[in-house]
Amino acid sequence: MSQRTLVLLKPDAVRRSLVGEIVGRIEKKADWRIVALELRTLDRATLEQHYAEHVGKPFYEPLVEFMASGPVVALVAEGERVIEGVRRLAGPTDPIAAEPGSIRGDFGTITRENLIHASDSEESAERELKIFFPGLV
Ligand code: 3AN
Repeated sequence: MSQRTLVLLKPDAVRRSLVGEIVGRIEKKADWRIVALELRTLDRATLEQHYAEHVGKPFYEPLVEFMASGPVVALVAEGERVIEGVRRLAGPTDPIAAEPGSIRGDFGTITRENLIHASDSEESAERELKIFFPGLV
């Protein structure tokens, strides 16, 4: 089943020059494609919309601040079961718990700066794609 997912390479990934490495892992999966990609600095309004489910949690404010601290790479990947697949490539939220071989497991240490966001379901993907790439057909 071909799907689309919204991926953000977070400011830590951009600062640490890991964009090529991470995009490469996504690109190398057979038949997955990047159909949109842009370097951009996110404003607070966009982040509040994106992280609406986390409002009020203790990590919310520092998360929004971190996500606005520098440019991110926003991209749309398309292909067979890409929503579940990119989540598997990323690994779980805590990078120390993430398996070596996953993006977070290979490059991350602390939970906030865990390098990558990827939509976690078809509903999230639909919602997030509208926020970040409203014009994409
Ligand atoms: P994931 O990105 O793995 O789906 P979410 O949606 O639960 O994780 O959390 C969104 C983001 O919030 C994470 N990528 C991470 O940057 C941050 N975050 C989540 N839980 C924590 C936590 N306990 N402490 C600090 N930051 C957190």
